[in-house]
This record gives sequence, C-alpha cells and structure tokens, in this order.
Amino acid sequence: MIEIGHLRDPLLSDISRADLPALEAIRVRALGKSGSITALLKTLGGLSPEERQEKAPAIQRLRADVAEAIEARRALLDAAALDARLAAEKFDMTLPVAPAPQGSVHPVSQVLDELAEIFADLGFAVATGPEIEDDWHNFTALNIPETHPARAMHDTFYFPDVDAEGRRMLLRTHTSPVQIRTMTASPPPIRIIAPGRVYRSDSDATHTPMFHQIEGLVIDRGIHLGHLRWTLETFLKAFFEREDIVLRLRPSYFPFTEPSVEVDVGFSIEKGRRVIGGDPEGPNGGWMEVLGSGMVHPKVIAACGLDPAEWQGFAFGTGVDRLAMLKYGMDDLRAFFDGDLRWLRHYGFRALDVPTLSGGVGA
Ligand code: 2NL
Repeated sequence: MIEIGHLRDPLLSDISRADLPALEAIRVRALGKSGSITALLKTLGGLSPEERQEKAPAIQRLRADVAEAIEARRALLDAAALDARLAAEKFDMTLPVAPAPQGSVHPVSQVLDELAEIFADLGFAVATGPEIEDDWHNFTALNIPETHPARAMHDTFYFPDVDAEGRRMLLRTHTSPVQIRTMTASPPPIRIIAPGRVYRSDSDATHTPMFHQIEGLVIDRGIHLGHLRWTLETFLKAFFEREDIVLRLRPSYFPFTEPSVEVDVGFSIEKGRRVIGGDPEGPNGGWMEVLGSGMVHPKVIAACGLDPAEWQGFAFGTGVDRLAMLKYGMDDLRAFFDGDLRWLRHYGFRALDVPTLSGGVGA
C-alpha cells in the first residue's frame, strides 16, 4: 500500500508536465512489460486469496488512473499541436492549381474567339472551307476574270500541276470562296463569318505569306448600306470595347462589291499611346483603315445561282492578325509566326480567359 502511494503522486505529476515523447517514456516506465505498475500487479500472484482480494482493487485503480491520465494528457497535447499548426499554416485557395499552367493561347486564336463571340451575338454563324481552292471559287465567282488585274494583285500561290478534272488548284487568297460555297449550297437568308488562313506571295515587316482573314456576308431581301454600316460599327465597338469609336466610310473598288466601301476608324493618343477610339480630329489623332466592304456585286449573287433582283447583301473583310496588333499593341507581324516562347508568354492568353460578351470579350 505504501508503494502505491509512492508511485501515484509522482507519476500523475510527471504526466501533467510531460510533452509527447516524455509521455510515452512514462507510459513504458509505468505500464510497459517491465513497468513499475506492471511489476506491482505481478506481486498479486504470490499473495494469499485474502490479501489479493484486499490489495488488488487499489493496484487496478492506480493502473486505470495512470492510463487515463496519460490518454487525457496525450489528447491535450495533440489538440495543442493541431491548433499551433492551423495557426502557422496558410492555405490560399485562390492560388492557381499546381503544377503551374504551361503554354498560352496565341493572340490570333484569342481574337478569332472574340470575333466569333461578337458576331454570334449578332446572329452570324461561323463558316469554314478548304484552304486549297479552285480558280472558280477563289476568283471567277467573285467577278475576277482570268485577265483581271486583281488576280495579279493577289500574288497567288498556284499548284504546279492540273488535277484530274483539269483544274489548276491554288492556296486561297481570301476566305471569300467559303462564302461562295455557302451561297451555292444553302438558300438565303445567310448571315455568316468566314475566318481562316489565307495565302499570298508577299513577305516583309507587314506581310507574311500566310495570314488570317475574316470575312462576313449577309444575304437577304432589302439589304442596304445602312445595314452594313450599323453592323460594322456595332462590331468595332464590341471588339475595341469602347463606345467612342467613330467610322468614316470612303468609296473604293473591289470587283466583288458595288458600291465598295473602305472603312476607317478614328484613333487618338491616350497616355502617349495611339489607341483606337477617341477624337480623330484632336491632337495627333487620325484615321486608320480597318475594313474593306461593300454591297455584294449582282454578278456574284447571280454566279451563285441566286436572283439578284430578289436577294441583296453586304460583305466585308479584314486581317485578323492586324486586328490583334491594333488591340493588343504588337508592332511586328512576323513575330506572330515565329513560335518564340518569350513572345507567346508575353502576348499569350490564359486558357481559361474565354471571351464572352458579358465578361468583356478581351478581358
Ligand atoms: C479587303 C476587304 C472584302 C469582301 C471582302 C466578299 C465576299 C463575297 C462577295 C462579296 Cl462572297 N464580297 N468579300 C467584300 C469586300 C471587301 O475584303 O480589304 N480585302 C482585301
């Protein structure tokens, strides 16, 4: 009994001050195979039944009390350790997922997505077609006959041989053949944009042999220049994300439109930089040509098997790469197709920055 009294208080006192490793040492020292309380329990075997009856409960209680004190202390230390860890650790759920995203969306892809989004909102479908074309779809149907200077103007890449049908194939010089194919394949009304790669034998700081064009076509009854003007103004305001965009329409010439209209947009200087929008008549402001357009030539409508007395339309075209340069501030077109990773990291877009009208097309 004396031994029990000697064991209990120091053990409980040690337990109350122990850290986790010390607690485990105390447990082994008291309750382990050769522990002091285990040894005390073993002495019961050598006692008479009466003595055992008298002493056993006190030893059992000591064992239970010490085990309980150890568990209580352990739970307290575990909880304190968790609290300390929670206080020290910071976890920012707004960080991007690991590993860090690799690669970026090319500005041309981003602008093509923006254009599709803007024109989809105006009711235009996206039409695509072959990059290898025949003479008829690329030139003849567009009122550009064999001898027309526009064919030379276009610096066409021709394939060297004629195909089985005797056709001389070429790389399309514009996406107009896509619109010709749409007009011959499906009845009006037609509202499409035709974005894609086009090819011209031309190469300097502002021209690459392959570049991206977008054309638009509307065919319906009673279409006039007012529809053209409103559509282009609405498009340019959405694309450059400003309301103060001013348009200037100038008479021009394309074989496939009559009348033909060149569209200039006003620019101004803001924070030392030239920007689209603002007052073109202000200091260092001016006009920049951004689109070619016009009413679809009756001969083009007729070439597609439609009656020009019933169906009219407007069309427009512009360079996607140039639109990207104007909006995002690049100055050398050639860098677009170099695949330079530093350029792509600088001008590229994050994959999740999908253009939407509600979120801002170029945000
Ligand atoms: C430019 C502007 C333009 C068209 C493209 C077109 C297409 C059909 C019928 C009539 Cl199917 N027109 N496209 C019209 C006007 C301008 O492109 O600056 N091109 C070099």
